[in-house]
Amino acid sequence: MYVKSKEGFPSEFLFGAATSAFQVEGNLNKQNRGESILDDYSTNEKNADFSVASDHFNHLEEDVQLMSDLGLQAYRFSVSWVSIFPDGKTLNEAGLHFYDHLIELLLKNKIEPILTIYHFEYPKALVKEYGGWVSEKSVADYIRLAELLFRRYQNKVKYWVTINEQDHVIKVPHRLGISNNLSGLDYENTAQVANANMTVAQAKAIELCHQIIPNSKIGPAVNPIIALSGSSSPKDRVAAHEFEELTYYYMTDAYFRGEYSPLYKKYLAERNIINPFTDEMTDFIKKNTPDFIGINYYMTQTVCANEIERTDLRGPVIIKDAEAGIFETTENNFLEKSKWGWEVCPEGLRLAVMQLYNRYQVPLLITENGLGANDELVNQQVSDNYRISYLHQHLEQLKQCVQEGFPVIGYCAWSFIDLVSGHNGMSKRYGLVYVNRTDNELKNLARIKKNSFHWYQETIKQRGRNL
Ligand code: BGP
Repeated sequence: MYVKSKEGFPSEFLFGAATSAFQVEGNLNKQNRGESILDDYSTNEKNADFSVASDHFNHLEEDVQLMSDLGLQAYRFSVSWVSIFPDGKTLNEAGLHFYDHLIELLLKNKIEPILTIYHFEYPKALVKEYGGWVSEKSVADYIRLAELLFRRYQNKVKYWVTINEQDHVIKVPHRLGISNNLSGLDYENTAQVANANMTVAQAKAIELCHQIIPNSKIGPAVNPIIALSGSSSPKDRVAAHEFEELTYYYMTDAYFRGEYSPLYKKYLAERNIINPFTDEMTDFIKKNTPDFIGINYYMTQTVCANEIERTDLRGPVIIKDAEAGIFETTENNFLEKSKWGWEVCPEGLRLAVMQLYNRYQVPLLITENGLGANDELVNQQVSDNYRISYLHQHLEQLKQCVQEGFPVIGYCAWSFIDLVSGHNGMSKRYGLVYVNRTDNELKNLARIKKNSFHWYQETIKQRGRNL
């Protein structure tokens, strides 16, 4: 239970906000940029694509001014890989100018940059050439990008995020640049190989970052979906535990232990899916583990046991809501859901912090947390009190973690400004700042502070004493 405390967050705790390049920058034809696997991807014809997005590229100074007005102490952003290496290999110096400028502006405004090296935006040319992450060759290309960034920004950027939501990348074929038409069998094996390549690439980036910038902090952003038990039945409690082991601990175990848990190994073996980690990989990864875990936290999932016996053990390729013989998701009468069906559970954030710290003993950084909603602009105002309530309750839980002694570096609200949602265009907004455009109409792209902006500004000012 949350116990209200008059204490605020400690002075070193960073209040921040986040975005990602493809969702916010726009201007895809800028300065010889190459093509990414997301450029022509669209989930639905009615949704906005990423070509203009929030036009952050052309509103950079105004947007950083808004960050400063908000009182942000940290800003998490990602670079566009194909702006910097259009074909994945050849440097396009001009593509770096935008990030040079952004970082300069952040530092001038005393905002700590948190730089994500790779956030879904994989170069199309590398997928065409060798399949992208599914080939070992991808490791050298990722490291080329990482090394360039470490060297260029070594005196400016202390916090680095290696890979955003690797778990999501390997579970969703188009995030790997692969078509959906693969048979389950091929895809599951392919995804495992990609997972190992990405994990090795991350470990190499960590090694290099520590060599080039000794006082840096580097880690991944993972998306733990905390499982709640569907009933007090012990079987459902076990199912909830297995859900977490199979859907997110497998990833963090790979990062910290260089191998999967016994349960996950058994899961793969029973389905005839390869486990691609070799002893050599395991040794290397264990020597180069993350300094922190970035947590993208949005929701919980309530699960109960599934006792159906199936001989064909393969589930569907896209994110699963059931695993035969293990778990299935179920309704939770205690929790509300967002319009997109995401279970809202602030306590889940506290559980994520406690569980991940207890398992790996490294600090945590909340790299994303927020509520997607259909905000409406009425008389130049956005009354997003539902978002205030969401952020308030999650920050309360986080404050409790901090006061209990869990090492939490900071909190980045998702998102600083409205941006194109990963799968729902502009109709699912997350920003503290409204961008005046819709899915089909660009309008004037004006920036308008939402009610949540003013609330977060006050919360930062009070360092969370108001929570
Ligand atoms: C995370 C991604 C973000 C963002 C967020 C919200 O998985 O890192 O890029 O998209 O989820 O998701 P969505 O936009 O699909 O609501």
